[in-house]
Amino acid sequence: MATNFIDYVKIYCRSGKGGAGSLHFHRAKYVPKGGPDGGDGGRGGHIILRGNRNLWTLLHLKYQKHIQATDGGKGGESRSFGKDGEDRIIEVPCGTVVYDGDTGEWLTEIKEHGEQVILLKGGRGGLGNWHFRTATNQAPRYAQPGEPAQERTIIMQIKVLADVGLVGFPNAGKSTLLSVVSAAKPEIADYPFTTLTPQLGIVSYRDDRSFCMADIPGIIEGAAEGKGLGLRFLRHIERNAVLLFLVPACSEDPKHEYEVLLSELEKYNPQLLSKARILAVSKSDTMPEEDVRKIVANLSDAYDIPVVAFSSVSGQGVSELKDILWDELSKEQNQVIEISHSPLDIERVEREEPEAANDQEEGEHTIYLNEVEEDWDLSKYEGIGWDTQSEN
Ligand SMILES: Nc1nc2c(ncn2[C@@H]2O[C@H](COP(=O)(O)OP(=O)(O)OP(=O)(O)O)[C@@H](O)[C@H]2O)c(=O)[nH]1
Ligand SMILES: [Mg+2]
Repeated sequence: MATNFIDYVKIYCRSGKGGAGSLHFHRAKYVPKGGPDGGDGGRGGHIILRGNRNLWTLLHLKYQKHIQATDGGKGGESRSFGKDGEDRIIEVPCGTVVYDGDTGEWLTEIKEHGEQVILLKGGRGGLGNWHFRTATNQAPRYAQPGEPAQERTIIMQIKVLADVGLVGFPNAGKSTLLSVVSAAKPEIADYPFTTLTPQLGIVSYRDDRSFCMADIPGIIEGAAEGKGLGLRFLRHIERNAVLLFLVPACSEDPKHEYEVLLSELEKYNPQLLSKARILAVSKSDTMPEEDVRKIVANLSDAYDIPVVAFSSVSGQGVSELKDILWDELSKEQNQVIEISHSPLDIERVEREEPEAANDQEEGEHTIYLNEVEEDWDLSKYEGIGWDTQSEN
């Protein structure tokens, strides 16, 4: 499946460690006992995530297996500060969810443009010995080490933030609908699985209002067991406020089709069934009007959700469908896009994600304990300072 839509990446990240505080004593020709003047170490660089609405995939991160910020510089003499390490900012699309790559634990998510989250904090710089002078200890031979760096392997996934998600069998007419109600140009064809990656479109509504619609690959019976394209794209409707189910008018058994879709969704995540649903009978132009009316009446009787028929070809029913969608979106209870922070099942994900297979290369599992810097060799400072006489 050649595609540029990358919605999964696994990356090893490390922040910078803090620079060590300096242990130093002032020395000048006619100032024999200059006192401590070791400055503070600089802060290590953070690893920061930033939302960027111009991004739509994680493609730019696909080949980036390691992201590291730089360490803080060491403090210097004359109370000079060490340089702060440089932060590394990772730009991600809005709707990116971040998990711990080893445990699957949910860590954070980025929803808005410009939103920044510090994923891994850089270590604080250590204090120089200048800070530790006291009345009783005027020559502290002690300075703090910098704080250690933090490291973690993370998994980032995109969960598209759309208001309406399209759900249907392959060929139900999902992409065609998106193409007539928005400016999106999805691929459309009369074979199943035309759509291989999610597509988004902005639907303009009356009075300059608009909402966002997501078209995802078709679902078939057994998708939960991996049939067709499986359920890996269903996460893109997890955060939609309203789900729009499409069942074609020419379907042999519209009820059965709808129920298969429901049960596949339930197997993926039962919470999906608590979202507002609308059932639309698509391709109404392919059947006599009378038959379409019957199908709609039948479905309305069976299910307690709005049912509407439309045709993307003739345009019949499309504006009514938009009205219903807008109505549902405006309802108070549908405003909140529920987010379940359930942890990621790493094994399942690595089975399903094609990208996951080839990133098993050895990680750098360095552990940064409170490392002792080489300036920590206190004997190096003997002969300098307060309580010694020699000038060299
Ligand atoms: N007559 C008629 N044909 C339609 C209508 N909508 C879509 N089609 C046709 O149905 C076929 C499938 O349409 P798509 O929009 O690609 O279907 P899809 O649901 O996106 O399919 P997948 O991407 O494979 O899941 C295409 O040949 C469309 O031209 C409609 O309202 N009326
Ligand atoms: Mg399609």
